[in-house]
Amino acid sequence: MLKPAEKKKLADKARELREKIIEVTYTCGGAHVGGAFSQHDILVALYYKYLKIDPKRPQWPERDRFVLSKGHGGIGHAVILGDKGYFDEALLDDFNKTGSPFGMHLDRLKVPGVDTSTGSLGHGFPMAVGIALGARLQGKKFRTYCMVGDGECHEGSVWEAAMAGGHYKVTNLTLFVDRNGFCLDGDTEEIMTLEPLDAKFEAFGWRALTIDGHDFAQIDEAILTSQAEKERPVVIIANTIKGKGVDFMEGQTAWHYGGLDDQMKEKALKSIRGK
Ligand SMILES: Cc1ncc(C[n+]2csc(CCOP(=O)(O)OP(=O)(O)O)c2C)c(N)n1
Repeated sequence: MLKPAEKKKLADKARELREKIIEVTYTCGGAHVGGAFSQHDILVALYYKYLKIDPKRPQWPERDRFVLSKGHGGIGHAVILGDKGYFDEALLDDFNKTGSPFGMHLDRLKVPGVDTSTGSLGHGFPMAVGIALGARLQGKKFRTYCMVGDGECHEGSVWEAAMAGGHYKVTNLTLFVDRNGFCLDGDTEEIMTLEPLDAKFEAFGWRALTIDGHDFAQIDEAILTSQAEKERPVVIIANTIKGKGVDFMEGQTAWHYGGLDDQMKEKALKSIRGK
């Protein structure tokens, strides 16, 4: 169980890094900020509690792996990697500018700490299944964590990976679905029904857990459950809010991607700070 002090530490870190995401979105002129905020609390829990990693040795062979299959959330991932010390955070001032190591989607050959290059939806999860299977074949103990978007689940390759993961019982993999209810241009259920999402994964041989993806205690419990499960791989369907933390972005399709002027930036920072 997550201790109150640990919960506070994670919540404080999440708030601090949401502010940083706003700063980078402001300087780079626009980014996929809505999805960066819905995925954010799970990434913070992983990077500040669960992942066995060493920022000084990004290629350490025994490290846990994290695959951000919804690669457009790269701005949020980059801010966390910078805070962890994988690179000089000042580099984020040029995020997505010509000559910068950071594109909108992170490149594993340019950004230390990134295990897979993603961005073309539907490809990260299959790679994560392959990484987990490879680890098993090589007798490696590391764990692979992967996050897909719910809109990303409209891609057929997500279901091929789910089928393979269920068949091969990749219990050394934890999958998260960032279930914010929106894809690029609207409500996932109107565009292409996903529900019942948990039953679909279960039919492919997975154990599905549903949680509030902004509640650190629930995130913690679900991750622990996934680590202990030895029969079926676990998918954690995390109900989240697109744009979480910034009042004028929350639940707004328009904030899938957006830029900020001076006024909007200040308003967003105030909202995150709660004042
Ligand atoms: C193969 C592919 N098709 C289209 C896109 C363009 N695209 C970027 S984000 C996105 C919507 C993804 O929705 P979701 O996975 O729910 O992302 P989130 O709401 O978490 O940001 C689309 C269609 C892409 N990156 N890759």
